[in-house]
Order: sequence, then structure tokens, then C-alpha cells
Amino acid sequence: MQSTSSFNANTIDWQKPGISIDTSQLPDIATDANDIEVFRRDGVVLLRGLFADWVDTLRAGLQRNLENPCQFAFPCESNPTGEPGRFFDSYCNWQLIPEYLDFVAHSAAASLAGQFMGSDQAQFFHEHAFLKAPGTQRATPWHQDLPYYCVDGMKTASVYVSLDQAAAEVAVQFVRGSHRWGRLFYPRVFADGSSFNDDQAASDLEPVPDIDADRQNYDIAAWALEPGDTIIFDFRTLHGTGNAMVKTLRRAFSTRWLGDDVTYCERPGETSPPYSNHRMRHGERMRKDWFPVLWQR
Ligand SMILES: O=C(O)CCC(=O)C(=O)O
Repeated sequence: MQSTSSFNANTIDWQKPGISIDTSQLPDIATDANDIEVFRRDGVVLLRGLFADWVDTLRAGLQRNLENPCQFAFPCESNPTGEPGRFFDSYCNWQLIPEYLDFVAHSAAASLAGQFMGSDQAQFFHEHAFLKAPGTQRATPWHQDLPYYCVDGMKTASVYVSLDQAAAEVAVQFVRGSHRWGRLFYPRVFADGSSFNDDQAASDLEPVPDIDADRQNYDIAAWALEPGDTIIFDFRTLHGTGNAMVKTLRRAFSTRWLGDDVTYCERPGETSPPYSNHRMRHGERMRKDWFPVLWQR
């Protein structure tokens, strides 16, 4: 997705392309056909402890992101002033934060994403880091990531690494099978759940159903998470949280991956990230110099 309260037009010059990644350094990973089957069926799968070895590195990167938020792209605070806790996120910093780059360039995330998407390649879109501090009650509004994004396609995956213990009621939750509903919902502002774009009413998107008011009618995956637990989910899978109070620090780091059917998509209103001067037209493949292909079958 996207997150976020509103895009900060004054964010740093995050769009500088440039770093090239030596794909020969990227490890392949053996995947389990049953896990891939669950991902295809449910739009989400949990792989316990998969990236435990990366937790310290990613925590250090997120700490760098937090200490100087304005030096990085799209720092966003979604807790209104005066509300307890903190709900922070930031994204598009993989070229700026060495620990994030290390993960993108040296972890098995590309291989994992490519195999789960059933794609001949895994093209990297961007990363996104999240933090909720103890005391936070602000929910992550239920949303799908795809309608925020300037891409379209069926083969997509987020690789979400939990960096802390999180009880099920505060961890991100997923509506199983929602990626197959054939429905897309309005993106929402994280701070208050309102629509992300004013002109969405004119689009084909629907309002997100009130999942929390009707939980028994949805098949919700709500897992207690440990550091290193990794959730792979489709950009169309509905996810979010209720507003149970976060009792201990809860951080996560997500990478977003595009499969071989994904193309650039013009959507009404602003997309996330708000790329400019990209010179791609609707329906074209995403340019590889900005979005590197890091794994090929
Ligand atoms: O961790 C959260 O609460 C939100 C995560 C999320 O929305 C995402 O990774 O797309």
C-alpha cells in the first residue's frame, strides 16, 4: 500500500534512482508447496521464524528511520496529537537506509516472493516500515494495498517481517480469501480511516465493509507474532487491526513485490507512492531501472 495520513509534498527527494543490486548475491530459498497452496487459496500465509536472522538488522534500520524521520521518505504519524502511544510508518527508503538495502539485496525475500506469486520473476516495488508504541489504540484501518498503488496485476506479494512479539489482537490481521472476491475498496487514510482521495466516489471502488462490526461473518487470520515471523500476502487481501491497546513495542518491515503480469496503472487521484516523471503509460510493464528484477525462475 500506501499508508498514510496524507502525502507530505515536502518529503525528501526519495525518487533518486541509482543503486544497482548484484542479483548473484541473492540466495534462493526452498519453499513448501503446501504453503504456496495456502497463499493462493487464502491470499495470506504465515511462515514462522523465517527471517529471524534479519530482525536485528531491520530493527537497526527502523531505528535510523525513526531518529531522523524527516531525512527519509514519507514519514507519517497516524496518532492524533494527544492520543497515547505512537503509530509511525515510512516507506521508499530502501536506497537510503543501509540495513533496508541489505535486506533487499541479500535476503531470500525476492526468491520467496517470486515463488509464492507463481511468477517467472520478482520485481521489487518498495519497502514499508511500521511502528506502534505501547499505549497506541489507533487501529490500522482495514484496507487492501492494491488500490493505493500505481500497479495492477494478479501476481503480487508483500513479505511482512514481524520485528517484535505481538499479541493476536494487536497484530495485523487478514480476511482470508478476500483477494479472490473480485472487489477493490477505497484506500483509506490511516489516521482516521477516511477516503484517501477526494475523487474516489467517481471511481469503481467500493467502501470497505465494516469488518469489526461483523467479524463472525469473515474468515479472519489473527496470529500472535514473534520476531522474525513472516507473513506473505497478496496486494488484494484485506488487512487491518481492531483498536485493542498495544502493550509492548510492535514493529514490522514489509517489502512489496511485483510478478510477471504486473503493469503500470493510472488510477483516479494520487497513488502511493506518488511517482512523478516516470514516463510509463497505463498497461506498460514497470520500468526495470526503477523497480529492479531481483529474482528470475
Ligand atoms: O502492521 C500494520 O498494522 C499494517 C501493515 C500493513 O498495512 C501493510 O504491510 O500493508
